[in-house]
Amino acid sequence: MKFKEKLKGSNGILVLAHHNADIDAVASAIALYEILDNEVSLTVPDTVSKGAKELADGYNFIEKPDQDEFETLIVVDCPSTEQLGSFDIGSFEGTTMLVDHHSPGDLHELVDFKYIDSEARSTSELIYQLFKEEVNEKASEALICGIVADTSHLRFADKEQFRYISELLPKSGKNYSDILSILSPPVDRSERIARLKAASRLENYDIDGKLISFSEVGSFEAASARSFLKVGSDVSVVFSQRDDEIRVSGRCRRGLTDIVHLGEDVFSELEEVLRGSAGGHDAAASGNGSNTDLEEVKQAFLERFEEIFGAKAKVL
Ligand SMILES: [Mn+2]
Repeated sequence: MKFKEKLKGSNGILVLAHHNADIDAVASAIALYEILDNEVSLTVPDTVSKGAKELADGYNFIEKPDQDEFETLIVVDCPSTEQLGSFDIGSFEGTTMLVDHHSPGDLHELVDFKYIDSEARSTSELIYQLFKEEVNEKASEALICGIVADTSHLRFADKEQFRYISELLPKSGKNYSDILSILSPPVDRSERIARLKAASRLENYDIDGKLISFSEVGSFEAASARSFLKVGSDVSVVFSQRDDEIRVSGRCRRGLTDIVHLGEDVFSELEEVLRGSAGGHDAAASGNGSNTDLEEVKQAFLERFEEIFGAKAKVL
């Protein structure tokens, strides 16, 4: 396979993961580092994400390397140059390569060699396909982490992913529970306190049978909003009022996203009230603005949900 031979034959490889690298990106980078015998360095445009810190522990992701010192630059888990910060792939003089499972972006056109499959659930499984024979203990452990993380703890996994896991697990020398503890490190005390405070301030409403929860907290509004879906809310919106700013984070249960797109139908619609910007995905959205009148903002959110669900809110 040309891609693999090219990589194995290169002296001086720089593996680059995307901005705020997630577990799949970090796992793919680490696996390449562990598998390849040639000189491999790891880097990210800024830092690895909070969730990937535990996995990245012990590996040196060099800060701002001089890209010209390398012969090969391989990007993992990233479709577009936009997510690569100040790295300039276009001006790189050596060989550029990409392993990715996202829908095509500009990077897919730009690189010299690519191994891409947008049907794959993770970049980690693509690394495994490439280096099935070569994976060692450390690489296996990382790749399992990447596959499990990108399938939302196997909820979106299919027979291929279960097969990869069953092949990799014995090679990793780990139990599945060891993998899960790498993926879900203990939550910081400060975050747990914020979540508990937010829980103590919950205001719950029933709108046409949907359970809507509001709360407020000084920080960790997104983590708090997420935690209320686990408790039982269909939609949760958590406000954080600061000196001259208000921040809002919302989460919506999957299954309700057929009826409401939280980012477009709710948050974007309330930019004016927030006097700032807001938007997001169907199940997760956020906003911030200069309207520090919390009651006014809260009321606007409640009325928007009443409009969408076509009923008056009942206090629970
Ligand atoms: Mn990925």
